[in-house]
Amino acid sequence: MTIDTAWPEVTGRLRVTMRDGGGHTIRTGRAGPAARGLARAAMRLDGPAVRDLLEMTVVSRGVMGAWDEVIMPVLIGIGERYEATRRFIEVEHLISRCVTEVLGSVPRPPSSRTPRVLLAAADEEQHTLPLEALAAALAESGVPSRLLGARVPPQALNDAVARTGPIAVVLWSQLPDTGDPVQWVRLLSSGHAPLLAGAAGPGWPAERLPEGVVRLGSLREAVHLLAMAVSPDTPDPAQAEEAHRRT
Ligand code: B12
Repeated sequence: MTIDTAWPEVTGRLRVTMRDGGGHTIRTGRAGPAARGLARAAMRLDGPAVRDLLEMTVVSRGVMGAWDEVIMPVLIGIGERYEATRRFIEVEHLISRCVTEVLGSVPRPPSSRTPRVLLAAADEEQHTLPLEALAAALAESGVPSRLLGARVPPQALNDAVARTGPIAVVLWSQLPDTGDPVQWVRLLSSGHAPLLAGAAGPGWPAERLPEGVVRLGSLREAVHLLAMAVSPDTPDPAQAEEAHRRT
């Protein structure tokens, strides 16, 4: 047993084993100081600081920049720490909650505009943050969306599609267990197939997705395709982001 001196604020209160091959740090790769600061605050379980840092990051970089350059590297780093140690699930929960709150507070287009994009997590899928980033990034580009959230059963998804007639549906699967292509087969044969069916997340088996389902590889790509699908006249989100950076 040793005391992790890299974390003076917990020294004396926390005894840490170092056998897991690393201390209480999250690797954030080439991501910059903003990601390192966020990772440190998350590891301290300092919720208010995590929120502040997330808010500042979204304001300064926009949702896409904040997700790609700061939030995603930290989440991936936390996942790696979990894999190596089977610990820090509390960190995962805290940062997830804060990310949800901050992305949810990004202003949405006026409620008078009907959403033509439906976002949902696959059956039994609890990971939703990328969809929340997508909803917020679409909102920044002026595109309203409906977000159903975690663990949407296939029948509920089909009912929602039948009732709202979206142009585009994005289903997120993080884990191979939740990426059953049958969900798509049922939706596409329901008589209410959307124009754009987007399979997002690493859980989908690329080679077994039915014809007509498009793989979405990144937040940027998803925002671009969805914005074009619902409104071909929408300004290119990449240009909107560049304009955001200049302000
Ligand atoms: C936050 C988190 C949670 C939160 C989710 C909260 C929420 N509201 O979403 C909670 C605590 C609930 C959770 C639970 C679990 N989790 Co979890 N979780 C994560 C974590 C840290 C981030 C998830 C995330 O948002 N990923 C999205 C981005 C950040 O990562 P990515 O998918 O790799 O990104 C790539 C692409 O998807 C794409 N991309 C990124 N963003 C976007 C956005 C869009 C729109 C598009 C199209 C593409 C795209 O670009 C990236 C590079 O290619 C990951 C670590 C990780 N690497 O993902 C673990 C991780 C996914 N979880 C894992 C596990 C094991 C679990 C649990 C089973 C146990 C646990 N750790 O608690 C449970 C069960 C969940 C279930 N049944 O659904 C494993 C999965 C391993 C596997 N492949 O099977 C991971 C990978 C951690 C790990 N390394 O072990 N988790």
